[in-house]
Parts: sequence; C-alpha cells; structure tokens
Amino acid sequence: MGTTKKSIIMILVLIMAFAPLALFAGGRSEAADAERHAFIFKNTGNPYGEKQMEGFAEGIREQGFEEILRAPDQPTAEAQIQIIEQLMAQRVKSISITGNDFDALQPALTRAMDQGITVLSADSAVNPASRQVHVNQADSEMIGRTLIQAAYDMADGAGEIAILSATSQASNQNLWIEWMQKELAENPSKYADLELVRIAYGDDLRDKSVSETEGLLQSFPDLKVIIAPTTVGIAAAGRVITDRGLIGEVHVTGLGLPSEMAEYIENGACPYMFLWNPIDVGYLTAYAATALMNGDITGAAGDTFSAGRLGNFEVVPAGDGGTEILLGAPFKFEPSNIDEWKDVY
Ligand code: RAM
Repeated sequence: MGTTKKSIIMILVLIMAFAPLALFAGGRSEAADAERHAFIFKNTGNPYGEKQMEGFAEGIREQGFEEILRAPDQPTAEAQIQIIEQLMAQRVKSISITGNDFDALQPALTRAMDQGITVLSADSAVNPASRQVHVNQADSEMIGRTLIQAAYDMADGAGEIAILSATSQASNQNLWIEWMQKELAENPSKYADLELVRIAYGDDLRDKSVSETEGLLQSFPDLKVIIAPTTVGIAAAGRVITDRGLIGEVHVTGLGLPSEMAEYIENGACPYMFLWNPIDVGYLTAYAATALMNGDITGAAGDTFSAGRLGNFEVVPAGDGGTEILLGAPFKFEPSNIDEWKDVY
C-alpha cells in the first residue's frame, strides 16, 4: 500500500473515530442551551429576592433544567437591560423578570422575544407588550385596600399615616399604592380623619429606607402609622421605631418577611403584617416559564398548566390589559402565628 493510500485510510479512520464525539459535542451544547432558564430580580441584597430565586431554582432543577439567577446592584431598569442583553448572548431559553420599571424594559424584552426567548414577569410586572404572562403573588386590589384598612385599625381611625415604598418606578409597589389611594378616595366618610401625608421611597436599600423613615418621623412628629409595602422598607421602619423607643406611638404595617419581622411583631412595633410565600412565587414562575416554552400555554386567558407541588393554575386577565397567573391570597402574620413562620421565610 502506497503512503498516500495509507494516509487517506488513516484520515478516514480518524474521522470515523471522532465523528460520534463531534456529534455528541454538538448535541451537548444544544442540550445545554435548552436547559438554561434565567431569573432577574430587582437588586442584590434583598432576602425576599433570594427566597424568590431559591423557589425558581427549585422548580427549574426539578424539571431537569439549569437556572441562571441574576440581580443588579442597583434597582434600575438600565442595570436590568444590561443583564437581559447578556442573557440573550448566552441564548437562554427563558427570562423571568421582576421589573424595575413597567415600560422601560420593553425594547430589550421584545428583542429577546423576537430571538425566540420566552419572557415573563414575576412579582413586579412589566407592561403587557413586554411579556407573555405575569406571575402575580396576590390580588393587587386586595393588598392595597387591606393595608389601608390595617393602618386605619392601628391609628384607631384618626391621624397621620405615611407610605414607605421601594423605588418610585417599581410597578408592584405603585399598583398597590394606587389601590391604597382608591380605598381612601372611595370611602371618604370612613377615612375622613385619616390623612395620608407622604409617600417616601427607600429604593429597597436598607440604609436609604432607614433614613427615609427617620425623615418621616422628623417631618411628621404626630405620625401614627407607616405602611411599607416592601420587605426592605418594613424591616427598616421596624428597626427605627424600636431603636427610638417609639413602640406604641408609631406603628408599622405592610408586607414583610416573617424571618426579618418576628422581632418587631413580638415587641409590638408591627402589630400585624401580610405576605405570601416568596419561594412559591419563584417556583410557580419556573413552571410558567417552561409551560410557555413548551407551548403548553401561550399566555392567553383560559390556558391551564400544572405547576409541580403547587398543583394546577389558570391564566387569567390582568388589570393592566395583559394576562397573569395568580399564586393565591396573602397571609396575615401576627403575634399568635409569627413563631411558626419565622424559620420558613
Ligand atoms: C420587596 C420587593 C418585592 C416585593 C416585596 C413585598 O422585597 O420590593 O418586589 O414584592 O418587597
């Protein structure tokens, strides 16, 4: 056999030996793409966000996929846009986002959808054009109205109340505040002696939430109740009221993590508060993301799907003209049950 013939045979043998490997490698990179589902939270350093992402990771892994969990340092739309672009370059299969702005993420998210990526929001909605569906933790109207009723109860029906929110652009907090204002406006005789004096923004940053609380107490020495519809804000207000020896004079209520609020529920700074299970919000989002990706649902009202241990859910019309999946009713935490929950989330 001539040398040329020998080399050709060698080359053929090599090709045959490595072809399956090459195919395997190709197959693997496709499988790896298929496996990655991303979640973007508002910002880092928020234990609520960590719990939500923990639930998302659980739901994604349980289905045999891989999660990517991201959050910018600052709770801004710009910072989230950068992350969306990175995820598009990584060719993830889905992006679930807790929006830092209702409208500003639209160009980035529509580009992601045009690229074939499944896009949904969870916890804090992006506008209907930017998403296929929203995963809502609880009925927004009920949250807003319930928090005003709680403040009325804690103020004994009269006095000054203030709101300590997250960022001024956060769509979940803004929607809850809208319902708080509607509750006040629609029941003028009930709330005639209750005055909403200010809405402050702690940006879901601990230090800023502390200084905004101090600002409220200084500007309004007769303030009776602070409503903080954010887990970061309510914990900061609980801390300030406690440190200043104002327990009983100023109350805080709102939406808080039992693990962070147990101390203030027990010492009376916060007579009671509400929340849902953030782990379940993330877990439900994981199943909604894969149901959309697989085509089991399109995000249209009436679609149904199964979400693992949480059971079956239906897509329903949302108040903003899009559609949503509702986790359930919020839960009330008070001295009698806080002990059971403080180690859970
Ligand atoms: C903060 C965040 C989050 C919100 C909770 C109640 O942790 O702003 O988006 O859902 O509070």
